[in-house]
Amino acid sequence: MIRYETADAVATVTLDRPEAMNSLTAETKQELLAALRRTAEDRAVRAVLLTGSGRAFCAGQDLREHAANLEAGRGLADTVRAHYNPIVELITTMAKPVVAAVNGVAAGAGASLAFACDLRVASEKAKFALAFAGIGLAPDTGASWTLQRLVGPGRAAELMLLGEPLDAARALELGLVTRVVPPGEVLKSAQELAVRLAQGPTLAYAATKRALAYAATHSLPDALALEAELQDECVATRDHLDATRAFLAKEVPVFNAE
Ligand code: T3D
Repeated sequence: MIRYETADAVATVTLDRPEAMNSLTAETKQELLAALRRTAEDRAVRAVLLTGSGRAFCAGQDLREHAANLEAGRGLADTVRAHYNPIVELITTMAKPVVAAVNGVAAGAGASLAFACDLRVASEKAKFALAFAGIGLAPDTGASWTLQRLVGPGRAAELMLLGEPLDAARALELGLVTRVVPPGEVLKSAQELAVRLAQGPTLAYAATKRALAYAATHSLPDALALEAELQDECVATRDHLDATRAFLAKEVPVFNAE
């Protein structure tokens, strides 16, 4: 249900249930969590690409499995705490950039997964649907936290309450995606971006992710204090020394995540 491939220091994690629009069963979520843990732990992986096979990125919770659970009185299988929360925590706190290649529709928790990534490249055919309210649910998988940071609280409320799908052009306009490309180019374009990030200053990227997440919920004095701490760590890296020397020598810097 999940494909895992590595090349050029990029791990590509592909949701692979195209017949069900890559919707998420309990088993898929367990496999996704395991794949993401592997990307986080593997020091040879310096950027991650998350995508879906077929015409969808991910249609969120598998509603067939969900309905069966509800009918059997297993509705509160605690999948949010057991699966969705650790998945989104892992993506957002991973010490390396995560890029979503949004190849098609991203709905419900599938949209949330894309929002949790650091950057999103979307196909012209991609759509984002905050489908939660449509089936009487509130947002999960971090969408209440991520979406308003991407588009502002007013737009986030509108998207979540009305649940109307957003096409790729509008998503770009709102700043929800980094770039929109023709359908046949989305994976290639996102891969190029991921490879570029994998060749970048991995330790500084990790610090950048930490600083951004922290600043989102802390005061300016607190954010300044963490920035200073993280900058001390970055200044002490070999990559910083080498890149500074490269700048003065008018050379292209090479980062080794050291
Ligand atoms: O405790 C908990 O578990 C709560 C957690 C909740 C997290 C969530 O993610 S809630 C939100 C769940 N997702 C949705 O509500 C989205 C449902 N799907 C749709 O709204 C639409 O299918 C799409 C907008 C994604 C795509 O529309 P469209 O017109 O392109 O395709 P379609 O014809 O609706 O769907 C194609 C097939 O995929 C169809 O199957 P069929 O009839 O060809 O056999 C459809 O049933 C299936 N499919 C689509 N989404 C899901 C799904 N099957 C299972 N689960 C889905 N989420």
